[in-house]
This record gives sequence, structure tokens and C-alpha cells, in this order.
Amino acid sequence: MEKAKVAIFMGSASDEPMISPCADVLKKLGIPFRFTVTSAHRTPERTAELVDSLEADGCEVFICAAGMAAHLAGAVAARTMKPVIGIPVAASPLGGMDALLATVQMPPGFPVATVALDKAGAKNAAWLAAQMLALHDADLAERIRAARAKFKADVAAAGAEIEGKYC
Ligand code: RP5
Repeated sequence: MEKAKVAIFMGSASDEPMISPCADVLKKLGIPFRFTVTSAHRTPERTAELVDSLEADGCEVFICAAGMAAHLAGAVAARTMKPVIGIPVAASPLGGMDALLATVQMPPGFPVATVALDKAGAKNAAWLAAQMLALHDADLAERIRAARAKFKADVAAAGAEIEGKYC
């Protein structure tokens, strides 16, 4: 198995439906990743061991998703100097505001690049990780450029279709 360039951690298996789009984007871009469950609170030792072993094996970006008192991204940022991207998950009656604030409000020197909540954030976490890797991978940069060209073409095609329906 190819060594992971990106790690995706979720605080619980219950986060999977929101976070699987992150894995889908990385797969489409041909980026090797490890997708697993580990918790800042429930399995702190596993979290630390995963960060250490993945980093030793060449992992360059950590993506962390968690809901409620979402400390997973912060705990990982405390452990590694690799970039950490945080995805807040709406998993409580507070609608994700709890996870958003816990993820984004890091002390100076330990940033977590916080993206949007849930599926939209999961996708953008993957795109952001890809752009970080593309800084030193010209082939990947080309794949990202091609994907963006398709987004652009899709919007134009959707516009033409709507115009055709109503005009
Ligand atoms: C967080 O608590 C997890 O990331 C999840 O979003 C939330 C609920 O976890 P479970 O009780 O479903 O395991 O740590």
C-alpha cells in the first residue's frame, strides 16, 4: 500500500457520513491517504501514536474532523508541525457552533486551518490539502487545474441549460 500523504481523522465513526466526501476528493485527485477514527478525549494515546507514525512515514497534511467540544484538530496541531486542517461537525443541539469555535480559536503558534462545517468543509479540506501538496508536486497541480476547468465548464453548461428552459 502506498504511504499516506494525507491523514483524515474523525472523532467518532458517527462523523463518517459528513466526512467521507473528503476521502472521495483525495481519491479522485490520486492522493494516497489514511482515513481513520481517533478521539482527542477518548483515545489520546492512539491519536498521538497515529500522528507520530504517520509523520515518520511521510504524511504531510493532517485533516481532523470532530463535533461538540472538538479538540481533535487542536490536539494534533499540538503534536506536529505539519499543517492541520480542521472540519467542525454539527453533532449537538448547538448546531456545530460549539465545534466551530473549539476548532477555529487556537492559540498563536498552533494554527488549525478551519474550513466550513460538515460535507462542504470535508470537500474543501481535501482541496486545501491537495493545494498544499501541489506546492511541490507539478503533476498534482495540473490535476487540480484540470478539475477547476471542469467546475468552470459545469457552471457555464448549467447556465445554458437554465436559460434554455425559461427563455
Ligand atoms: C465528537 O463527538 C465526535 O467527533 C462526534 O462528532 C461527537 C459525537 O460522538 P459519538 O457520541 O457519536 O461517538 O467527539
